[in-house]
Amino acid sequence: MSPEMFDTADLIARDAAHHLHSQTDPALILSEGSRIIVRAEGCHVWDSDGRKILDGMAGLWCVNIGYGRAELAEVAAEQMRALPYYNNHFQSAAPPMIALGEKLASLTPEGLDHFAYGCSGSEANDAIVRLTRHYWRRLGKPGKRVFISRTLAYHGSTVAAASLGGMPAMHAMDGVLAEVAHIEHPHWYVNGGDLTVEEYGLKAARALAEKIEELGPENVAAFIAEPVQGAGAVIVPPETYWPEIQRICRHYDILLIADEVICGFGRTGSWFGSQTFGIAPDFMPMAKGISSGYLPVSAVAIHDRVFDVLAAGGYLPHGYTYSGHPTACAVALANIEIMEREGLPGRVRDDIGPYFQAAMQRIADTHPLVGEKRGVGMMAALQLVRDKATREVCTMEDNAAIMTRDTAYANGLIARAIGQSMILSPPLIATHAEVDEMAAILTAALDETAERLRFT
Ligand code: PXG
Repeated sequence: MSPEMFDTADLIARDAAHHLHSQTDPALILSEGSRIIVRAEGCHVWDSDGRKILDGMAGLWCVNIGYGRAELAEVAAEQMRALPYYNNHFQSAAPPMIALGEKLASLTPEGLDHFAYGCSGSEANDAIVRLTRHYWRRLGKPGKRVFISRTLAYHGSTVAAASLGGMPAMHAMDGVLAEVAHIEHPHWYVNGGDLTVEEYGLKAARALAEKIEELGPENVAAFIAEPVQGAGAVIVPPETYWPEIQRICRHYDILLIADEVICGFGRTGSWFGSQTFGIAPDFMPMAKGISSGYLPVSAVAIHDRVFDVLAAGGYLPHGYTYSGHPTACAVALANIEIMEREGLPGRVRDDIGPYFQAAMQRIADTHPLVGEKRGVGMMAALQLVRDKATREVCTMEDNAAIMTRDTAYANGLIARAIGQSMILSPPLIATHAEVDEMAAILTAALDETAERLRFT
């Protein structure tokens, strides 16, 4: 532990004076201040008062290999000395972007062999909107422009990505682009009514066919979905869902985009969520775990059959200054090599993933406030309920999730409160003991919330 001291009050005051935070009420920064995180190691972060906190969210679902990997710092330093920056515009390339593309092609599902780089998931999805429309125009179908997505989807925070997403607060801020439509997110517990899980999965998938018919297949470009909705509160679709979605996309000749920004790089127990759920996408945006958050990198995986059309289309007027950033790509490659060396996707599938899910399931089975555990691999949600028997979920006014999150934080665990669910998405290197500790702190926090709310 570094003996370095931070002046927390001073940092909070200077932060409030000059920093507009992401996804935050600015008034809270002024009234309560921010929490200042100063260092990290493994699954833990330390705040500016020296308090050690278990990071149950792997940063923002991204620090898959855990913090403190000096190897990545060395790779970055070495690349910075050789070539800190060059671009991939106008027929240029640099070795790290070449090596990263080759590595990604070896890990992605069959046929996803071409990669367009960026710095964030939002940029990846924004690029997909442009590339998809270009693709259809090249094929003589310029009318196919509409994207269908889902309520509570999260695809990013640029204008296009926020429209693709299905977050009400983001839509309320600046509207939704005209050529984006949404269908219901496949959450049986809340939306399934009297249907079985399997029946509901088919119904939710068939909403896509209905929406395509309503819009006219000649106007629909693509369907975009996360294999498991992350920021929508870890919504794992019923087993019947994805095969039917796949069939509908093929039937109506629309592209399928599997957003792997959270699911990618081992989180679901395979390299990609598409492999866990048997999805064969045309585009796969990825970010977060691609570099475990050590540097900002994203990639759009493009299927050969789409690439061939794009490649025959003449000059492609797309790309960012930092597309294929050499230092970021070198770090991403080294991160993936660590994941391979340590067998992290396999560890999630066979060892720590099942252990983590069992720990979360035990809470759902025994705690009066928890109606459902959702999850796969190293991501999970506990649905907070007023009544387990009737599946009556807590209301926003109950404030149960925020209350539980704050208690957990006070007791040394970072968890997310999304809607009326508690979320954990720990680093993939978490030990059994660390999972036990997360479960214990979360259970104690849930006990305290239940005691305060007293529904029964
Ligand atoms: N797709 C998915 C599936 C994501 O989860 C993005 C795209 C956008 O990535 P960038 O790198 O542009 O942020 C994300 C990001 C939350 C939360 O509340 C989740 C994300 C971002 C911010 C907050 O859980 N995911």
